[in-house]
Amino acid sequence: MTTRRAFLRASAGVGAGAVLGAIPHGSLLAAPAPGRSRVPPVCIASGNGLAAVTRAMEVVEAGGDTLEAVLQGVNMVEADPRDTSVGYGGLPNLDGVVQLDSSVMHGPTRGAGAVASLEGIKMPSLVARDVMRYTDHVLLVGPGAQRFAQSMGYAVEDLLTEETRRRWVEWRARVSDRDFYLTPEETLHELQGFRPEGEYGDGLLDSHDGVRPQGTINCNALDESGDLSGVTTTSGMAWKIPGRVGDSPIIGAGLYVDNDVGACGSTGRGEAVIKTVGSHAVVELMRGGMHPKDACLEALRRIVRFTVEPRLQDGEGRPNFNVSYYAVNKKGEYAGAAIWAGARFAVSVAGEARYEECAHLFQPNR
Ligand code: SD4
Repeated sequence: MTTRRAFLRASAGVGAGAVLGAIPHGSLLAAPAPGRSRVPPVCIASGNGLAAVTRAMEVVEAGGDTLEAVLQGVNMVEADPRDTSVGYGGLPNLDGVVQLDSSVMHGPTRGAGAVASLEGIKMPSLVARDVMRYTDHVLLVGPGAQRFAQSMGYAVEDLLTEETRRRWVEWRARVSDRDFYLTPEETLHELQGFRPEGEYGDGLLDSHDGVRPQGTINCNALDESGDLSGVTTTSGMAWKIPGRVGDSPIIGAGLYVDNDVGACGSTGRGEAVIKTVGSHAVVELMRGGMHPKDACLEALRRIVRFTVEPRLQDGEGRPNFNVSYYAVNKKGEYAGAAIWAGARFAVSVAGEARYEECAHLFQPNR
């Protein structure tokens, strides 16, 4: 019987490394094919990604690979302890453990890699890239994903910061009034020598308004030869049930890239995105000729139609949560769109990095 390795070795003219997904940087893959027209490069990200799109565009303009570009962009956010829903300093799960989700797609090689429920690794997006690059799998989860990361040389670290531990301890105290944890109000602060410091979060982190440094980050890049890549990385919903996996590491949900069409990623309530295979839906709608803005809005309408549970609706039957999509097509047209007005996204195009307003379905009642 021919083994997979033997088959790969026998594949005429193709090195095993290339078949297994290694990206030769600055290689032929990044070069425009003869006759391919050039397009204006675009890097687009969620509202916490202004620095990320700036960095990503630098890499794209220097001729770098689009995946390398978006990774360098989001790595800054993953490493930043002030962003409490990505990477290091992300808010933990119900047990006080930070579990990270991430996925990547590399358009030119049609590569995809992802990790879910990964503990102790600051930059899960790099591990997702390594799953794509060095394995025959697409998605690794939990302890297996961590063992893979360690085997690739990533250090296992405590991802809680003083701030996120304090918020979790305070949240734990407020979960029930039938346990033995004291809330800050119940504690005899003066006698015990400390004061409560702040509010605990509500666990629904979707403040992609660029003001508060919170939110999953999605970043997608298009280079001048029309090649696309994307990445989504997050610590997911704060206080989630251990093992919960959101949309971010699910190919087709939190991220989708088709090098013939475009790229899309999402932030917000992952459960709604998974059920509607949101990012894939946006790319398919763009394939049918829709502008990224219309495609994002149509995919959001599908979420509205899927949201039938009264607990997830406001008084008017609209979703009581937000989801945002960020999309770019192969021509360089792009958009961000959210269920609710007020969100913005980051974009770097034509030499300028800026925020733009997301299109929306609903305006909150005044
Ligand atoms: C998730 N989509 O895990 C992520 C969370 C998020 O802003 O984007 N929060 O469901």
